[in-house]
Amino acid sequence: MSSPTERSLVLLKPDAVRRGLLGEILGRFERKGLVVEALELRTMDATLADQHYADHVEKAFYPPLKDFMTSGPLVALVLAGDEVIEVVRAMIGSTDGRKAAAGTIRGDFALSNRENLVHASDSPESAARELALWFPKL
Ligand code: FUP
Repeated sequence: MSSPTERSLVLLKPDAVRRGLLGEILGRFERKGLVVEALELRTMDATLADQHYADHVEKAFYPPLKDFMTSGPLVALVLAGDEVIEVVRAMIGSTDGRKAAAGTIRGDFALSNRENLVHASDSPESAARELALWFPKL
């Protein structure tokens, strides 16, 4: 029996919603061949922000990050596909939009280390944790 298709938790952050980039970003994932298994417009509250960014809550950059992430609606997605976690990380590019490679989502559309348009799970362990947090019924 083949192994089940991998899943990743992806967020199109409040800057993507405000800038009207949802279609552009979602279109890239669709054209790549990834499958949208869940999609929801949500607003992160303070509790969810602290849980989602549990590894970062003590860091100096966390308070402004939390303000940004809770500043308006975002789109929470579950994407599925072969090696989707690694594939999506490559598509979004490195964290700082000013340094992210051209051709990546952050490299093409972001100019910030905070407002960088997309979150995506970075390992099978973080995907399991984040999927349980955002889509507990899935
Ligand atoms: P990434 O996995 O690329 O989203 O990056 P990290 O997990 O390292 O950081 C999570 C989020 O924290 C980033 F998307 C943006 C924010 N961040 C800052 O605001 N300042 C920093 O110096 C580093 C990260």
